[in-house]
Amino acid sequence: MSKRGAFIVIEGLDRSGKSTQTALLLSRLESARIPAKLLKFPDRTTAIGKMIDSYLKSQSDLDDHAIHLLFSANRWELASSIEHLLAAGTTVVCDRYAFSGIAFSASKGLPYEWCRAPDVSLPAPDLAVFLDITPEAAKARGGYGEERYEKEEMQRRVREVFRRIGEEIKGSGLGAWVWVDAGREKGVVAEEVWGHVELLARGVEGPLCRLWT
Ligand code: FDM
Ligand code: MG
Repeated sequence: MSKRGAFIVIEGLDRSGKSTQTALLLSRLESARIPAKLLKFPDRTTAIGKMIDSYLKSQSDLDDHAIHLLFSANRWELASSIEHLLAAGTTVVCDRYAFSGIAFSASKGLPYEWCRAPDVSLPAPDLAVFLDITPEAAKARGGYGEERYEKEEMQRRVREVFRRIGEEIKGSGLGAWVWVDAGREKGVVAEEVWGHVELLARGVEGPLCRLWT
């Protein structure tokens, strides 16, 4: 049986280096001649994504539950493309995924279990890499932008929820979760990320799992 592509998710706080690291990972995969595609959530280009974009820029207001469901719907609208890419042998690297969905909404006070529910049975990553940085260090990297959630206190709560999510993933056998110290020089971080990804990216034999099932 031919191997499928690996599903890799990169998570982290704002300013943790996700864009830099996902880009470095993609070029590394290309150099290794491994077919790979980079996705980013939220995908702001779809109709739902445009609503999310407007909310994040504070150009519109939405109930916390409603925006949570839009973020999840934004993943569902891409779920079948992810499956097809993986089945065709392409490694999918995703900048944020359902874990961000839970971490940010739960940090606003929505119940954790409620936050998880709409993402149940989405494709589960084979590996989630959490780029860990303290909210202080993130802020020192040039400060946060203008968007909603880019505030130190919020980021602090988000990091705590991510910690819970990571522990649960590790305890559940649902793919792997690794914490990478993202406070270091970007080449050092990239090297560590590659160490976690390399073997998986050569192809995965088992079937794709589903989140939280
Ligand atoms: N975010 C992202 C959520 O609140 N829920 C989600 O499901 C996702 C994927 O959106 F503050 C938040 C996290 C971040 C914001 O993300 C935009 P980027 O990576 O900064 O574009
Ligand atoms: Mg941001």
